[in-house]
Amino acid sequence: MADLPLVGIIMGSTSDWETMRHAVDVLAELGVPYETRVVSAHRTPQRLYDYATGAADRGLKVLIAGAGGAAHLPGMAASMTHLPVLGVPVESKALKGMDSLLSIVQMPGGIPVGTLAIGKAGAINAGLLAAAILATSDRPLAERLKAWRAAQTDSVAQMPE
Ligand code: RP5
Repeated sequence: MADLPLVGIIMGSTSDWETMRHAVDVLAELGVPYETRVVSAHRTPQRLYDYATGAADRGLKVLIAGAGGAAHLPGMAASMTHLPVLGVPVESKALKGMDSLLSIVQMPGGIPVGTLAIGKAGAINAGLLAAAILATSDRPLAERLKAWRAAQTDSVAQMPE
């Protein structure tokens, strides 16, 4: 039987997948069980309510939420769960993701969202941060994460060409 997911990766639209798949790639590399869902704060509010309120009881430990434009998904998810929520601002066409970033980062005190960078880098780092959170109570994962970081360091060239 497959391991139960520990990280829930939600996104506002299938159009966000091109960005959010980078979070998935990192979690897969690190052997962290995850699930993915399309959950829109605006188009499927009941789905968001059901997902966020049920996440902890289903055994999820961290949520990663990516959205673009009027990106209310991470904040609304955070309002309905005590789990840590990491927000990824997806790069929007109209405003290059500045709208997404500001929508996600400017949460009122009391409902935190850990906001990452716009786009691919943010999705990668959300995956790494979710793994780091889980690694605080999972020593084998901590070792895998350290090895991932060491391999990244080793891969950096000394010279530009
Ligand atoms: C947001 O609107 C989604 O997160 C997506 O980034 C953006 C555009 O969605 P689509 O119109 O491509 O479905 O809710």
